[in-house]
Amino acid sequence: MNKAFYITTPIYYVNDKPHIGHAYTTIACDVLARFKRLDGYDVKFLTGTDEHGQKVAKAAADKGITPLQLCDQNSQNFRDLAATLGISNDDFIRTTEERHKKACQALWKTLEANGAIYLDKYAGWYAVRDEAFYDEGELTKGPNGERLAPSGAPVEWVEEESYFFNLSKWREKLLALYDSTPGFIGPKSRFNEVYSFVKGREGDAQPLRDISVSRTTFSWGVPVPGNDKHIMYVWIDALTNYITALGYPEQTPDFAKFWPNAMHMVGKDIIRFHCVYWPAFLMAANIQVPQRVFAHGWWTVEGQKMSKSLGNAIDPNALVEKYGLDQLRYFMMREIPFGNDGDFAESAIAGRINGELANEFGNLAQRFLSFIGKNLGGVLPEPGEFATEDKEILAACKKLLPDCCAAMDAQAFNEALEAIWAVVRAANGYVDKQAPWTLRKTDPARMNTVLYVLAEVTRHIAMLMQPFVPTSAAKVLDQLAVPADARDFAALATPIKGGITLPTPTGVFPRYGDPKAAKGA
Ligand code: ME8
Repeated sequence: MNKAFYITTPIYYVNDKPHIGHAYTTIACDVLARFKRLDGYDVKFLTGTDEHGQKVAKAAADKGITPLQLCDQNSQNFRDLAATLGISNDDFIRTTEERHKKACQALWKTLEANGAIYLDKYAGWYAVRDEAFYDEGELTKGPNGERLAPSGAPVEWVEEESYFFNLSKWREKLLALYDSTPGFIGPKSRFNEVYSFVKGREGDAQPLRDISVSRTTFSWGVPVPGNDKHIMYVWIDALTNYITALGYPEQTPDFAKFWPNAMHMVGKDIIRFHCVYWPAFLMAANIQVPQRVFAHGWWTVEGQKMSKSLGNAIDPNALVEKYGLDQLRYFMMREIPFGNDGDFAESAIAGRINGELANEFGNLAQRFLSFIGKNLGGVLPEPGEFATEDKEILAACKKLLPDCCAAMDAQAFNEALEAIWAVVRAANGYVDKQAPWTLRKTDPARMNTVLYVLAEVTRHIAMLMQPFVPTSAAKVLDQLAVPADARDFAALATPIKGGITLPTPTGVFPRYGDPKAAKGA
């Protein structure tokens, strides 16, 4: 049986249009999903939209439409974006679906039956923008002395009957989970942040407080079973999506196969929900916790926070149109170490497209493939005996797969790309030094070996680039006549065949800003 891997994006709120922050998480998950599939895993990749809650209800009211109308429109925007970004998701969940309501109510009933939920009264601060409750001590002061959530969102005082989840009782179990499974939260800085939040400060009377999990002042949500005056808190509803999609509450084969291998990718803004609340809900319902949650950093735009009021949120559709899809995917995965914050500057994307994709990788393939086309009738030569330099660069290729696997398992996308790029650069150095155009006159046998080595090196690079730049990598592999059924990572072990005829090469990575170049692949 193949190894299994379950990867999820956050489900995005439908009150807003998709922007590059959403695109970033979804692309990262897609790169990982594609990598794992090529590496022989059975993958299930889930994305979708979070459609309940006060924020969505307010946005619909502001527009004068019903919440469901707003959800239908905006959920479609996220679905369309996934298509535009070439996302290979296996399912797209909407929390307004019947399967989800059923899963939420089943989870609730289990929590209630296990004594983890009780009815009381809530009095405290709530930020609709974050859909989160805050303690007085967490709040900051705004410019006019008004109270603000730590995220900067306005807060309102809420006092109502509410169900509570007994989070305080799970503190020791959560700490034991973090202690026994340090890989549960990545990167390390986020692990530490969550750990100290749960541990609390020395002398705290109650470091982790029970949380309110239902609301009565609006109705846009999943009703609490047996008391439909209450609707479930949007986060208990939202988090449940990850098991809804596996068929919960049914014990489906998908659940048995994928849930023990689940990984949630999220932004750093929602780490508390995923690393504290979610494992506590699951433990309280006697459900296994996911294997890992990775929280990536935050993009700013030209140095500024993206916000509705600044109107500077970048539409990923426009970026794909302008730079090309593979170019955008490559840039996002390459530009900043995954986990760190980064700035989206248009000058940086153009630099990566021209400097790395066009000049380094594109040229490498172009140079020797057009040489073979022009001088050898397009036939890839058979190699002679390998010289030391050949063996060195081929050995570097062999190391790429294990190096990339290690980097990808740590979600260090930029490190995988750096490892690939070290070989791209070494290969360009190899072409310059071996100079096949000179060997053509002086030593044609040696020229054949050099061209063969270049084809084998380029095959390795293109194979490992497939998850990042699927369309362009496929074009390079087409030009090397690599059959469609020999493109998974297991096929790396079988060297390319000499003597095959290659198709006529064409440029794969256009330069950005070159008026003659076709728009990006
Ligand atoms: O939080 N930089 O949905 P959401 C990087 N519905 N990533 C960003 C970003 C930025 N500037 N802005 C947004 C929710 N993101 C909940 C999730 S999950 C059970 C429920 C990404 O629409 C990042 O992944 O506000 C962040 O966590 C997510 O979008 C928040 O999306």
